[in-house]
Amino acid sequence: MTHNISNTTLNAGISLPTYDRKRLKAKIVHLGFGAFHRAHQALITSEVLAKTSADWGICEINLFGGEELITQLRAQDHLYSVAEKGADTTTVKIIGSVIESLHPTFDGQQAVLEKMAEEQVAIVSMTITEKGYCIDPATGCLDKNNALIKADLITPSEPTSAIAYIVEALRIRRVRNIQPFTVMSCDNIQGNGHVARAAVLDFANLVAPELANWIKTNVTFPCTMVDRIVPAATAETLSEITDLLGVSDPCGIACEPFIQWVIEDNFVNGHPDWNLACAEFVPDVVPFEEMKLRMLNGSHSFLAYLGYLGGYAHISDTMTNEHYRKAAFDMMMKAQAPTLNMPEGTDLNTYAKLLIDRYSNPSLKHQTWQIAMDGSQKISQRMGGSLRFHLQNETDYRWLAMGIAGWMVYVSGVDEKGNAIDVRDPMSEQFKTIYQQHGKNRSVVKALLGIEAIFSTDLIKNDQFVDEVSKAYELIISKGARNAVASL
Ligand code: NAI
Ligand code: CS2
Repeated sequence: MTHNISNTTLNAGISLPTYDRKRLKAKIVHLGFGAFHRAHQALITSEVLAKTSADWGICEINLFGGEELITQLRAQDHLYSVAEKGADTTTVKIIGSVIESLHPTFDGQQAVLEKMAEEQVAIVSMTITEKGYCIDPATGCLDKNNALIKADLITPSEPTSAIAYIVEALRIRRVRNIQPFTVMSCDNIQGNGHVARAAVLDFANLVAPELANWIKTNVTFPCTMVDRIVPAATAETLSEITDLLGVSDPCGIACEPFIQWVIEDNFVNGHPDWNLACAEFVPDVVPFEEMKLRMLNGSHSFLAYLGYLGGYAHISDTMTNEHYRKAAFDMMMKAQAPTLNMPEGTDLNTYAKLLIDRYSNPSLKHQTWQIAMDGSQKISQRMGGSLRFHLQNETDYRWLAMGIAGWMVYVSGVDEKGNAIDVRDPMSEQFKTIYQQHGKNRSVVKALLGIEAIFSTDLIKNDQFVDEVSKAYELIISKGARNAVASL
């Protein structure tokens, strides 16, 4: 097969993986061939393959969108590149762990299910974004009113949601007497394995309670903490990759050099020795997930909303403003770190400093708009737990109140200059309706806090909290986001 990426076409110094890809079998089916997976799990797996004689290959599946990417991937024998961009230097790697791909749009649902049911498949992993779990963000339980779930409950053997695909594939395996696979979430969700398990079991219980019992006994859902900043590819990053490679790679992706993966060691059917690359297997991932979600993702969301409103297109741009830098660091150390319960020896101050350095990487153009997306699915887990901690302990949470107020102004859909904001969120219609009723007035704060799926029922009952968020909201509206951040 001839394609762009080969040892003869690549620039000197860049080469194909040296391991024999023919030995690989699709033992991992991955749902969500997006930016992140390419630069994280697939890359780490490729590094393990280079060090061992293991046969763990990956079959990539995009359930929603990404058809073109799958077509392009196939056209280059499933090889693609990752450019790790530091402040001064860039390293390019060619990834060889991906060997197959499917898309329900052109291969059909049944081909996807048959792949997931194949005997050698030991792991189904996922990076399907927070909304892909079809849960109520406040409770972590399956949202039975979710449009995909409603359709899948009617025809479970013709699934659309990732959750229904997993349940149907496990049903087929059980009927065929094939051992189950491990379900491994790699999304930014607190207790991602627990949430995946709850969603799968809730769905299975509704369609076949007996199957649900079998899943409960036979399938594991390890939690994982994943970390690497991987902005969406742009024409600019792809052109840079072309220059670095010597050939174009439409599947190429740029990311930061930092990488971390902490995995709960709980697999029913084996796993690659990811620890031979950078991963760490531990008995309990939850404290690490909490640390990352609150300190990194919490401050990221804060910077995304207040940064976007303040006229900053990228996270690295916000870091050029000393007030944003300080507010992000203080948020991590004063609002988030005190709420964590970390294993002895964890140095949160060093962690926070490293995060500020990572955010400042000028080579990484991570759009505030991208991180601001899907806030309804993100803010409760990035800020909600810490808020409740502070309200209970009567400690200072002003950065969290400002972050939530920033989100509220952002979802109004209009920026400080009166320009429209392209608010991408499964609840964007609800936000529109609320803003039509209240406008950018104090009363909108209570109306937004009243969305139970995001904030549950307790926060709105706390007058002091409602007042704090309302004050922050009014400050952003009257003085602008930059001044509001400086006031912290
Ligand atoms: P992306 O937009 O490049 O890819 C999203 C993927 O999710 C696509 O493959 C798409 O097919 C799939 N998807 C979207 N909606 C879905 C649904 N309802 N059901 C099933 N699949 C669905 O995004 P990216 O950057 O790959 O991030 C994906 C997730 O990975 C994030 O939401 C986050 O949870 C996690 N992550 C991302 C990091 C990053 O820096 N990009 C870092 C750490 C974690
Ligand atoms: C970001 C994350 O898009 C977002 O919401 O906060 O994707 C972030 O880049 C990663 O979690 C870093 O590991």
